[in-house]
Amino acid sequence: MTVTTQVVRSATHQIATELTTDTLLKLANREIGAIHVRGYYPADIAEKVAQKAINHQALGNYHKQHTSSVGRVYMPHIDTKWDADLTKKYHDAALPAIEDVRSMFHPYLSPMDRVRLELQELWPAGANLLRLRERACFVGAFRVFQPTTSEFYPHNDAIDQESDAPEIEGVLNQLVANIYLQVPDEGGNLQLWQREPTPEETKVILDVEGLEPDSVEAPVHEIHPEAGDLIIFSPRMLHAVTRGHGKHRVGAAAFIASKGSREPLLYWS
Ligand SMILES: O=C(O)CCC(=O)C(=O)O
Ligand SMILES: [Fe+2]
Repeated sequence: MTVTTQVVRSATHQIATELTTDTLLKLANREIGAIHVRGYYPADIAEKVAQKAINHQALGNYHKQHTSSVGRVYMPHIDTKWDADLTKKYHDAALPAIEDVRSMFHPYLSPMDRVRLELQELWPAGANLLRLRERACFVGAFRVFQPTTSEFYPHNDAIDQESDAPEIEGVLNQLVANIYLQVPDEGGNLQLWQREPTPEETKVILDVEGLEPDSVEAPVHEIHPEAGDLIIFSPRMLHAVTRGHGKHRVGAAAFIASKGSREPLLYWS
């Protein structure tokens, strides 16, 4: 009896090692904690592109107090800040930015494009680029964490806090796919909690985009990704990135909205 209970309880915290229809459906239903595919992309190509991201002319910083130490290449949707001009700027730049990110991997298929294709193939109703008020979104933002100084405090991400466009009606869950291009040997860990923030925590997160690490219990998972790994998890639940040492930590990220298995997944950055 005891054994059965333990198996059931730990299943929700399990980390799948393959990207399949089954693991995607389970993750979207929160029946598993994450999908971690090691060696999803060749590490040598990944690290070359990481250098291009670190030196990219479009490298800027996130805008909130606890995220401003982290760089990103091209504007992510969170930086539209409910502002009409910034939202127009984001959508106008979206397709050229996708094309530029793709060209950084030339002559190879980019890992972001590979994830997009596999989501389309594996999800029962396929997958598409998100459009908001019929305007295409960007997808494929690089995040650049500086050695020693950059970190993400415990936070969550939810598109309905950033947009009220009709296309996000019916979203049941949000996932995020991160492909790691370069990771310091020490630190740069992804921490995952298996719970959403409380209403009080949500207020703090919306304000400064992160909770004081001491104010939260220990995470359920702490993963040290390697260059070339793919990790998909549910960012509506609390997660954080610890400081790394020695070199930059560079990842490519796409959010993924799910409206259930009968509707296509929708992805953006
Ligand atoms: O870089 C990571 O490991 C995860 C960063 C994060 O906060 C996210 O993807 O939402
Ligand atoms: Fe996040």
